[in-house]
Amino acid sequence: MTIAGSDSSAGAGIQADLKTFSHFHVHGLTAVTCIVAEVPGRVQSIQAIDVGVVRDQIKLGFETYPVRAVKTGLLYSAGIIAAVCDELERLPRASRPALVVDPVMIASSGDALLQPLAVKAYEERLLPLASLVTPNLDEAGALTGRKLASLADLRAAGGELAARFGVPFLVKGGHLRGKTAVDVLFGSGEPTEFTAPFLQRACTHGTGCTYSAAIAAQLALGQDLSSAIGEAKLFITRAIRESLNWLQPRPVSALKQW
Ligand code: PXL
Repeated sequence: MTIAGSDSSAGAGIQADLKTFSHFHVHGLTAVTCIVAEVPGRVQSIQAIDVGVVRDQIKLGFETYPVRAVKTGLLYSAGIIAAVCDELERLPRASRPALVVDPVMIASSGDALLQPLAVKAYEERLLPLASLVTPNLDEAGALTGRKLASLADLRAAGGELAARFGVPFLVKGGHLRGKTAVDVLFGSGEPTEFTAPFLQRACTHGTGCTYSAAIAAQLALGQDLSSAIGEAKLFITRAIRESLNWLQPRPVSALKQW
């Protein structure tokens, strides 16, 4: 199940999540939290879904399907975060699905996507419930309260956040724009690094959504955390490599191979 916003350009949000779930042959349920009118680089408007309707989507999904994994994306407000936590906490602890929290705060365009009070709700209720939290550099910076600018900063922040919330953190280093894109998992035991070539692409909108959805799909299929992240990292790297560049459409002859 993805609990996230709708991105009208369909590169991020629930659209990205569902496409990713299909790729891994898992059935995706959706609980839509808000509707974002946007294209990469420009957020035009956001409308939140009524909290009661968000709650009903989650509740019906849990009542009807054997949900193995949940990922959260853009949750928009403290009220929606509280509803998500209520519905997860209502389930008996032993039968709770794996929970991947992608703490979406800012669009790649720089637009704020989350109401300021919502960060507190994340910290107090949602993060402690997670099986994995997947902040990028800016989100890890917002959670630690300082600007992170290097791999050393990222490692320090990841260790600190995992200890503070008592759950595994995968801190993603793609925004450092180094030669390699390094993500570091802080869970039980020594930190583990997941590395791939850094690919310079015009548009990486939705990368975080796709990555966390791939991790959730792998967890739903029964993989352990480290294998799930390894598979998802391969998938997201390929997705970035093959991403659509609509400014330079491929010639029809190049499309024939499909
Ligand atoms: O990529 C972050 C993100 C997540 N979810 C929704 C979005 C965006 C980015 O714009 O629109 C719905």
